[in-house]
Amino acid sequence: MKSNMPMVGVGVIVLRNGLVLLGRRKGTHGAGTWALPGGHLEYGETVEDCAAREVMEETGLCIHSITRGPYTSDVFPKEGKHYVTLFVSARSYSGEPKICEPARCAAWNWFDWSDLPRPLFPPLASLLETGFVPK
Ligand code: IPR
Ligand code: MG
Repeated sequence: MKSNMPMVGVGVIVLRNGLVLLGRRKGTHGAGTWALPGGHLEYGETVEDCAAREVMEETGLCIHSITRGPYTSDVFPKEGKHYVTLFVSARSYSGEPKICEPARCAAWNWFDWSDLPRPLFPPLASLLETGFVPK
């Protein structure tokens, strides 16, 4: 497989009283940007299972009530990467967010969708540009 083949990512909108959980990325593409928890869809995995696995691996949260949302398509020219990102929302969860992968995430924080921090990870910036608002 060519290394610059488009890949499928899953971005998870975890909601708490109208706030959304974002992490500041480090050590990989988009370092320094704020992003949703999420990651690469694995072979044979459902989108919902990927969402739950990635959120658990990255934050320690166990998410419930996962619903499908929009997708975006984003090229990272400098890194030669292209992701189609499938967004899902989770309206309930158990646990408290922890930095489970300190080499990949500098911080987790809750933000109002109308007042997100900058810079945003490109797929999240693309999602925002569509006018999508999680409910
Ligand atoms: P991993 O799988 O390392 O969590 O991937 P990621 O966080 O670099 O995410 C890639 C897909 C994005 C667009 C959700
Ligand atoms: Mg990730």
